[in-house]
This record gives sequence, C-alpha cells and structure tokens, in this order.
Amino acid sequence: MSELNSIALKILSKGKGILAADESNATMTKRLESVNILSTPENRLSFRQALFSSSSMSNCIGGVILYDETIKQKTSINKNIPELIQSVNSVPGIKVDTGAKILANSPNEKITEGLDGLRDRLKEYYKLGARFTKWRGVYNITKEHPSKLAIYSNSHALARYSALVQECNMVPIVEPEVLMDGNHSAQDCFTKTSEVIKRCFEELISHKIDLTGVILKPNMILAGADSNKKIHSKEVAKLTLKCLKDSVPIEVPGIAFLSGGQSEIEATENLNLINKENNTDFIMSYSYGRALQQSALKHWSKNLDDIEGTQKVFNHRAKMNTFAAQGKWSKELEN
Ligand code: 5MM
Repeated sequence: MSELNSIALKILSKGKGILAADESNATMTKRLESVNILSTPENRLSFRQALFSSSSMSNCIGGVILYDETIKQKTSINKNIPELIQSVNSVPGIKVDTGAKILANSPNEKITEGLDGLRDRLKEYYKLGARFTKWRGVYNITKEHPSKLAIYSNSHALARYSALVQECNMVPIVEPEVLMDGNHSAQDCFTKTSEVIKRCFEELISHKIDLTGVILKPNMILAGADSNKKIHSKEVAKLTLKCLKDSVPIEVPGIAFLSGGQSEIEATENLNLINKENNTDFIMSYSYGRALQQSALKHWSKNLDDIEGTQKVFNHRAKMNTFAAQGKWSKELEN
C-alpha cells in the first residue's frame, strides 16, 4: 500500500468522514452574518476551534479541510491548529485553489484558479502539517451548460493540481461540483455529472496521477433546487451509485460527498441509503461543510461562550453522518 493510499484510507475508514471547514473569508463572512455575528479572525477561530476540539473528532472526523487563515492560527493555549487536529488522530488538510473566476469566452461559467506558485505553497502547507488538499471546480446546469470548454478546462486544472499535490506527498481531494441551483431534472444532473466526472478522470490519467492516492468529492444526483420534480432518497441513491460506478476508475479508494445545499437531515438520509445500496468497492463517506456545521453555528451564535453546547450539537451531526457512512443511520437516532 502506498503512503498516499494509506492517508486516504485513514481519513475515510470505519465510517469516518471529512469536516469541510475551508470556507474562504468571504464565504465565512456570509455564514457568520446570517446569524448576526461579526466576521473577525477571532470569531472565525473561536467557532472552528470549538468544532476541532469536540469529542466526536476522534471517532467520526478523519480529516479537516482548513482555509489558509486557519492553518496558520493558534488556539487559546498557543497550540497550532494542525497540531490540535492531529492530537485527536484526525488528518489536517488545506484548500489550495484560489477561487472560481469567470471563464473567458463563456462568461456565465467559472474556471477555478490557483495553479501559479502552487508548488511552493504546497511545500509550506506540508511543513505546517497538511497531508491532504482540496480543489473545487464548479459547474452549473442550464440548456447550454456546462460547456465542453468549462468541462475540459476545469478537468485539466484538477489534473495539474493533483500532480503537484502528489509530488509533494499529499492526497488531492478532487471536487468537480455540479451545482444544485436551477430547475433541471435529476436525469439532467445524472447526465452532466457523469460527463464531468468521466472527463476529469481522463485528464487525471493523462497526467499520470496515482489514483489509489486520490479522494473524489462529488455531488449527489439530485433534481435542481427549483425543480418541481424532486426525487425520493431511494432514487437519489440509485442514480448516484450508477453514475459513480460508470464514471470512477476502480483504483480510487474513496468518495466523500459534498452536501451542496441539502438540509442536514437530507444529506444524512441520502448518504445512508447510498451506503445501504452500495454495490461498489468504493468507500462512500462525507465531506460536508454546511450539513455538518449549520445547527452548531446557529447554537453558538446565540451564546458565544457556550462551547460545550455548540460541541454537543456538532457531535450529534458528526455521529449521525458516521452512522450514515456505514448504512446504519435511522430517523429514530436523530432524537
Ligand atoms: C466549505 O465551503 C467550501 C467552499 O468555500 P468557498 O466557496 O468560500 O471557497 C466548499 O468547497 C465546500 O468544501 C464544498 O462545497 C462542500 O461544502 P457543502 O457545504 O456543499 O457540503
């Protein structure tokens, strides 16, 4: 087993998943302002530190994706954030893209940037303790989109990123996200997601990526948020499994879904059904941002000193998703 493969398995084994706490300052400001909290470096750290020191970290959270600001911050007792994460046997990770920008010649689509200078930034993050990384390419579904141009250029960027990350002995999380925004059908989501993932792996293979040291972070197959043709969780699981079975090379050890705007319960229920029906050799787990943090953030915003209460809320969601990653969740466990 290669070193990269064992890192990927450590992050995702035994129902463990990933806490995506890599919101850029702009996104974190939106999240904090939505609960009337001022977005300062201290407040961002205080909430995140509460999560990273929760008791569920050691059994449920195999890895945490950090943002550049957070990986360089220190806790109230002067511990580095990556050290805090390692101390509970979880793996520190880092978002290394610098964001999705307008794609030239296709102004309604995005291309993710951040390749310039990446090799040197990776060396710095490795020294700080990161052992895996994340890069997100983002696609929207309309009649004309995603275009071949957007699919080819984002896949190429994901492959170049992955090659540099593996060169630096870290596991790349490859995140080609097809957004839920819009009124498209689940079938459209299936077709477009399949196309995007297939192209992404073609590029990864051309760039000689060691697929045993990669984690894929895809969206589930869902109808658009504004569609009136929502599908049942069982159908979500069936279509998601079919899409991944047909598009992901078998060498890939693990898949960790993003939540993409689903409610906390929806994201847990869908993951549970995916695992109940999983007829592949892939580990199917979670790499949730909003679906792990929403309730905890709401609780914390009402009393910033109630760290214990905030952790209780976060522990519950982490445990529920770890059950779901093993197909062992049920609605009754929520109470
Ligand atoms: C945590 O949010 C990440 C994006 O942050 P920026 O947009 O500020 O860069 C995002 O990539 C996240 O990791 C994934 O989309 C999964 O998060 P959700 O909330 O969709 O589970």
